[in-house]
This record gives sequence, structure tokens and C-alpha cells, in this order.
Amino acid sequence: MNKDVIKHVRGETFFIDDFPVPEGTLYAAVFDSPVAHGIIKKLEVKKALESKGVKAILTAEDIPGENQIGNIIKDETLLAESKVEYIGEPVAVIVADTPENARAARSKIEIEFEELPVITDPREAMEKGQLIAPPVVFSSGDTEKSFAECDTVVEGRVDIGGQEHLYLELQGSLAIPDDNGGVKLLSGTQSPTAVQRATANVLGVPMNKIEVDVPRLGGAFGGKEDQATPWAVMAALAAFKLKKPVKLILNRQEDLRMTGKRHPYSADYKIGLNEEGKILAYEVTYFQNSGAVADLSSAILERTLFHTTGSYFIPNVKATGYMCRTNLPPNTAFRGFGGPQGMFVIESAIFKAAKELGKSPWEIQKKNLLNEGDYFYYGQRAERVNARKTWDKAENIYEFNNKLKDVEKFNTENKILKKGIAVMPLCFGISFTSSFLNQASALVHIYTDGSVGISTAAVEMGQGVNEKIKQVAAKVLSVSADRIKIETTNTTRIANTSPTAASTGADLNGNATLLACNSLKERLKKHAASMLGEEDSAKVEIKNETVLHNGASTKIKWEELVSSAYLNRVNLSAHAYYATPDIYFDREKNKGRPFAYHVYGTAITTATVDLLRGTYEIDEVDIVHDYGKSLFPSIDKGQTEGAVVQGIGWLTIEELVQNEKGKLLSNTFSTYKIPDIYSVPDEIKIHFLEESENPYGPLKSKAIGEPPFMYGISAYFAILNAMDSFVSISLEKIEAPLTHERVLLKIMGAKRG
Ligand code: LUZ
Ligand code: MOS
Repeated sequence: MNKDVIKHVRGETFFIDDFPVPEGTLYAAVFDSPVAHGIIKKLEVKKALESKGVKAILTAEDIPGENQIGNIIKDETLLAESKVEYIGEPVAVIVADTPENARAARSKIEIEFEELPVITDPREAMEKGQLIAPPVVFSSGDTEKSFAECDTVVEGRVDIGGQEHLYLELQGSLAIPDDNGGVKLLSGTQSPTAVQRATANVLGVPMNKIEVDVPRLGGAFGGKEDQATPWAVMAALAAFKLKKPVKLILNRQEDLRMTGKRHPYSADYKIGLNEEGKILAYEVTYFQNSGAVADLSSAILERTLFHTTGSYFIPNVKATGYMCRTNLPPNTAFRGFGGPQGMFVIESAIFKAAKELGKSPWEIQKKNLLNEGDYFYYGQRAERVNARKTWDKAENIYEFNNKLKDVEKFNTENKILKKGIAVMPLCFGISFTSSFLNQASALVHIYTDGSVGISTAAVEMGQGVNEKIKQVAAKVLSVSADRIKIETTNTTRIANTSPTAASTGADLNGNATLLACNSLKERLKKHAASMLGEEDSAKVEIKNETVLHNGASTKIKWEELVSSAYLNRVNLSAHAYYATPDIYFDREKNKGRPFAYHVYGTAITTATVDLLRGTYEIDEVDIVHDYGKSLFPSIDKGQTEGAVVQGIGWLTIEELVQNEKGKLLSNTFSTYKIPDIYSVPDEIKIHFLEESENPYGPLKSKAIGEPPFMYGISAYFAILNAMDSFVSISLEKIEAPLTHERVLLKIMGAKRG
């Protein structure tokens, strides 16, 4: 099992807010904009400064370097200057002796605005020319020509809601000034180097003066890939100015209000098929609700474009994406990173086309699955494709035909309850789509007592990457995993870290660890050979903490070997670097091989809908997933289960609501509902696909973090399928989330079929 969780369950784990703080630590709170769009006419902090315990109030004017924390596009200030663009936008940082006093001073800050029109809808932003960047088009073949030759052409619109990350640990950081004019940060970030870079930029110091240490995160899901940065930089700014340690931790209300979510999308599609149900052409336009500033939106839109055709081969495709600027907090990375939105639209198109053709969706899905050697429309050749393999396996082991019969029987026997079924084939590209991010390094020390310490760029956020890296090192060195400690992620030990994101944490850092451990093993084997008087180190092996000579055990154990190596001046530390091979992408042609590989799988989901009440239950999700050779099956299984539930939540009960003024109304746990023990599927069955090997993963494993999230899409269509078995529901506009309320309204608005 993942031993990392034992401390969590006992409440013994230190998150940022649990570390003992240095003497004299001050506490910061953020004063954020109460209006979604406006010009700041007056900002007066005098009264607040006189408030109990307040030490300082910092605004944009107090920034010694550049007031800029934009990651991809430089369009994001740390603290607002002359205007604000969303409710929750940071304007000032209040520093006081206690967190309570810092927050109490907040209401004493006086601010006045000239309010400007507020846009929350991406299509409205588009009409008003509010785009963050020029549109992006990916295409292949000739859709227009192909549509003319199709037997059936179906069009429609899809609206997809956002999603709150709801990591358990809130955003925050502790900043400690040093005596070199720099700052050491404890930060809850997936991107230590992004925090380091932004802090250096804002403070006007070189990056080497900023040390970022990340012990672990209490969940992230993408919400801390870019948006852990501002709070760390604010704490650093305060520490830098006041020469005192400063802690800044958002409370839940602040976190919900100030941070961005998964991007809502609106989309128009057109899909063309021949009589047999083969998809010949697909056109789609995405209107991404990017929020007020770019954040990671351009990369997220790109991943949507990469996943436009889902698990299918379609010969003629044209996809256009618009990054629409709205007056909402900057929407950001969230498990799947735009991929789920793209895949939801193609599944919607197939569902509607199936209905037009009088076929079942799964018939069309199956007919169009990717085959070995097909080309993705962005130019990558599909290799080691397991789309059909996982589909067929799922059909067989879960007895799909019997399931269909059961559903039909249930539906003839029941009037108020109806069952539905849906299948979701998964194909998700693994690698950062910005090729340069696909690099990592590892630093491995063997101490003189034989214990091992490993530093990498990977951030542990509950996903189990530390345990996986331990597995890699334990296998390569052939020592017990109990000898190995994974250190915190720290920019002074591992520089220029890529975010722990894009499901690549274990791949990139595991591969770097593997290389470092291999060098150490070679050195130790050579030393063991010299201990044995053997000239050929190939005749020596280290196995289960014992030195073997010509395949036979010797008396030399791991501890003795290490200690002797040290005394003989063998270097017991190794640093290694890994960069994913064979990937590139040409952004002029929008063609290339952006992904090292793809993860495949198939989920079959059944749901029961109560037609009278609009309520539903997800009965069962049955999965065949391609894990490669799993590094840690119980972690991979847990990641799959969690991702499925999170994916279901996104499309069913989790609903973000803003009013026309851009205020988040679903801003508490009572108004924003996430899956709980009552709403999760009664059963999630998971079958590990046999015979899958991945040359790009450490020890042939495959990435796990994001892909299974998209199995949640089948829950949506299982509910729709159940409803459609009773009444002919309109598919003109497919809207998510499919809340109980929406189900009821859709049934009431439908004609009896
Ligand atoms: N982050 C990123 C990601 O910067 N690039 C990506 O391609 C990506 N994909 C998934 C999640 N985070
Ligand atoms: Mo990400 S959405 O932080 O992999």
C-alpha cells in the first residue's frame, strides 16, 4: 500500500499551515476587488493601517521589481494598479500580528470604482472582440468537400460548466527572509520554479536569491499549477519588505472567490457520417471561457484541440478555438487540462448523430475507434493503440450484451425509474504539449549507513508520486523501499523544474531517478568487483541488498558495500537528467508528434433516473484501463477511482453559478455540491489491461493522473440514455452539468416518445 497515507489518516502530516513558524512571524491577508470590472478611483488604506495589530499594507506601488506574474502571456499583475477585472482580484496585502487582525483590517480599506460592463459569457466576449489571443485552428483533410458526400450531417451546440478544484489544503505559503537579500518560501505549489521565477521578478532580484521548498500538497488537481503563485509571491513581498517571516494562507471562502476553476466551454459542432455510421467529417468551434487573464488558457485550449477527435479516427477535421476574456477569476489547469471538454463535445456529437441515424451511440463509437497506424488529425501516427483492445475486453468481461438486456428489461418493468447505459472509450496524450517542459532531473544520495535520499522535481500532492519514485529506485538499486526517503521538492537541489502536471510526474522524474540510480549501481558494482578481486564488474550483481558474484551470493551486504565504497572514495551521489525523446510540434502548421504516447481505456457505465423527481444514481462504472506495467497497482487503482468520481461530479452535480455582476453564488459547500459517499457509483470495477508495455515510461509504466477523469463522461450519457428511453429529449443544446434540476426540466420540456 501507499505508506504515505498513514500519516494523513492519523493527522500527523505537516502541510504548509502545520509547520512550526519562526519567532516573529507575521500573517498576511489579501484585500480583493469587490467588483468584477472597474477603474479604481480611490484606494485609501490609512484607517486600515491604524487597525489593531496591523504592521503594513502593501499595494502595487510597494513592488520593488515588476508587478507581473503572467506565466505564458505577461498579462497578470500581482496587485491591481488602475483597474480590476474580476471579483476576487488581489488589490492589497495586509500584514498583521495575527491572521484575525489582518482580516479585521480588510473592511477598513476604502476603495471606489468607476464600474464598467461585466461579461461572464464567452460568446458575448467573442462578439465584443474580447479575445486573449488570436484564434487557433487545427485541421486535416477537407471538411467542406466531405460534408457534401455524407449521408447524414448533424449540427448542435454544447455548453459545459466549469469545476472547482476543492483541494483539501487551501492555497498558501510561508516566506522567510534571509541575510542575502533573498527569501526562502515554503509553498503549496505544483510549480516550484514558476513560483521562484515570479517571486524574483516581483522582488527585482535574481532567481538564485529565491529558494522554493515544497514539502507536499494536500491535493491540487491542477489548481496549484499556476495559481499557487500569487500567494507565495505576496508572502515573499511582505517578508522582503518587513524583514520578517510572513505566512499567508487563504481561508475557504477566499480560495473559492479568488481562484480560477476548470474552463467552461461553449461549442458548436457539425458531424458528417455515411450510412454505416462511419464518421467522415467533423467541424467544431470552441468558445473557451478563459476568465480575466491568460493564466494557462492557451495551453489548455491547445490540449482541447489535441483531443477533439477523442478515441476516434476521423479523416476530415477542422477545429477552431477562441480564448474568450470574461470578468471572472482566471480559469486554470484542472485534471485533463482542456482534454475533457474536447472529448465531451465529440461524444455529444456522436450521441446526437446516433439518434438521427436510429443507431445506438456505442455502435458508432465502436465503428470509428482508432486503429494502429491511423493518424491523429494533428499529424501524429497512432502507435501501440489499445482502443479496440480495451473496448473488446470491456465488452467481454463485463458482458455488455447482458447489460443491455438487463437495462431493457428493467425499463419495461418500471415506470418511474429508468436505466441507461453508455460507453466511454479513452485516448489521452501524454507529454506536456509545450515540448520544452518535458524534462526533469534527479539527485540521489546514498548515505554511509546505506540509506538513500532522493530529490526530484516531482511534487507529492496525494497522487503517490513519491512512492512510485521509491519503487523505481528500489528496483534499480535492488534495495528495500524502506531504505529510501523522498525529499521535499526544492529549487536549490533541483533547478528549473517543470510543473508536476500533465500526468507526467512519475514518468519524467521516475526516468531521471532511474538514470541516476543506474550510475550509482554501476559505481557500486565496480567497487564490489574490486572488493572481490574480480576484474570484470559484469560478473558482479547487486540483488536484494546482497552482492552476487557469478550469480552466487557473497557475504557482502548492501550496508558493507556502501560503507566500503565511501572509505575508498567512491562518489555516492548522482545527478541525472531526462528529456522525453521523439516529441516535437510545429506551431505554424499545427502538426507534429506532441505526445510520447497515449493512454487508452474503456468504461461502461449504467445509471438509474427517477423520472418523477429528476434524481439519478450512477449504478456501476466498469473499466478496462491500460496502465502499461503499473509501478504501483494500488496507487493506480486509487487514482482511477478518484478520477472517475471527479469526472462524474464535473458533469452531473457540480454547478458553478455567477450572477450578472460576476459574483460567484455557489461559494460555499452548501451551494456547490461535490460527490460524496451517497452519490458515488455503487460499484467501480477496474480491470488492468494485460500485455501493455510502454517504452517511454519508467519500467514500462504509463501515466495515470488525468486520463481516467474522462470516464466520467459516460455517466452523463448514461443518464441521457435513460431519459431518452422514456421521452424523446431535445439534443439541440447539450448542457452540462446535468443536475437533478436540469434532468427534471428536460423531461418536463420533452414530448412523450
Ligand atoms: N500543463 C501544461 C498541463 O503546462 N501543459 C500541458 O500540456 C498540460 N497538460 C495537462 C495538465 N497540465
Ligand atoms: Mo495539471 S491539470 O496540473 O496536470
